[in-house]
Amino acid sequence: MDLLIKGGTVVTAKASFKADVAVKNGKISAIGTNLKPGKKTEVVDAKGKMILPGAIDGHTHLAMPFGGTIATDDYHTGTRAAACGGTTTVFDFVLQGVGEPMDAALARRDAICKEQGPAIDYSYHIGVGDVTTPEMLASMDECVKQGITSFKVFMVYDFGVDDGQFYETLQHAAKIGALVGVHAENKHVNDSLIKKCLAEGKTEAWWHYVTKNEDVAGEACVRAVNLAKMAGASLYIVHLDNEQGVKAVADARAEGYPIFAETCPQYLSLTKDVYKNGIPENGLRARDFVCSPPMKGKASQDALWNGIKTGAVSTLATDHCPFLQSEKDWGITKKDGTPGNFTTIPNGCAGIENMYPYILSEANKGRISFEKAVEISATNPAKLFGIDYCKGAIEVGLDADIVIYDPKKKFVVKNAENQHGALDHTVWENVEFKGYPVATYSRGKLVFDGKDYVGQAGDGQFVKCKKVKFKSPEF
Ligand code: DUC
Ligand code: ZN
Ligand code: ZN
Repeated sequence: MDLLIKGGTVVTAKASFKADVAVKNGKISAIGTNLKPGKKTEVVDAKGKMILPGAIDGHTHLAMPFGGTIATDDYHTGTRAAACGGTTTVFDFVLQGVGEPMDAALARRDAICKEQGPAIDYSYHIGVGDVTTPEMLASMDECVKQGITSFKVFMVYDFGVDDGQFYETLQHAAKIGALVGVHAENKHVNDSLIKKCLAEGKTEAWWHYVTKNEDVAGEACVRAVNLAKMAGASLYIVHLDNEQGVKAVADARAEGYPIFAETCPQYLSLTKDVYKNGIPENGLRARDFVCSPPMKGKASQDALWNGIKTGAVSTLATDHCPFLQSEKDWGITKKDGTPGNFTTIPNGCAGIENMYPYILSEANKGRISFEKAVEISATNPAKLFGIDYCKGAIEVGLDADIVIYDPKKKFVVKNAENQHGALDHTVWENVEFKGYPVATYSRGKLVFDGKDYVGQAGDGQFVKCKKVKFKSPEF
């Protein structure tokens, strides 16, 4: 064996137990007690520590053109930061252009990723931008053949789909064994509220929340669930943030439909209050928190936590999409020097390095079990996106994507000192975590040593996804 991690507590989605973990050729080769190292084996003492599967962040926007600029973290800086927070696989979004077959969009994007040098393994979802012709719809099949089995439609934005196109995408996905994700917000109500606010001179970040409030998101969630039921398709609601949506997912699952939901740490830890004044003591203005969907009220936050506990929420992901503070300032003065407003702020926040530390810290404080934290951060995303044949658990035969976690380590986020992405600020500034990763291995190679990124650009490999066909909420 190449590596032996000794004396730690292995955590899986189902149980925690004391064991040694052996690694050979990048795979987990044995799990047991008193495993003996070979002559050349590197032995790592994990006494008092936990041995966890690396997290799988199923929702990132690296180097994505959006809001008149490009997301600050590229495929290297973003994945480097991910590794330093215990994430070992990311699923990024390929945005299909109008008239561009999805497989061509995939090739275009993957070339950029490879050139930038991903630090950890990666795969993609296709962001559906055009299903208006049979060829465009059929290009989903080629993506599935190439190992991309999940697609995302947007119910908002100019590049979003209408309900008919959404329905057709769902039907086609059901036929070819693919999963459809959805960004669920009611575009028409959102547009109408924006028009009214701007006409009344309401331009501050608070109105971003008001125009994308609980009902705007909740109605779209209910509609998305109904469309999936009608189409006989499975559905994955991304970045779920509202109580009505949690209820829609829970009800559909109770009826036996394969409907799943993802939430993000920002919806579990922050509320709409951040849009009033920001958090000035951390150098954060209200506009720094502008992301879509925006954070909601306490009732929705409580519903999301409850959804995690009951299983209505299956996964945790970041929606990492960072923009510089100077770009966030476009909400005050636009790039061209004219007055800005809440609609001219690039949407998105950082989080790629903070997801696993956040949810593990919540587990460490007793809010959920460590097993649940592992389930929603690693095991369930691997199953839903068809990569559980190689990732998502500490299991013999799987990739040695391993995090050693010290439950006693205290960590306070300081963007300038201990974060590893390219952004000039973070909404996680000064947040304190109870416990922190002290090592991250990607296919058996150390990429984070507890302080710094120690891997190399280009270490990350493309992960092929298997077809997914869910007949029920169990998977
Ligand atoms: N929401 C964001 O905040 N950023 C990118 C795309 C999205 O839907
Ligand atoms: Zn989205
Ligand atoms: Zn997103």
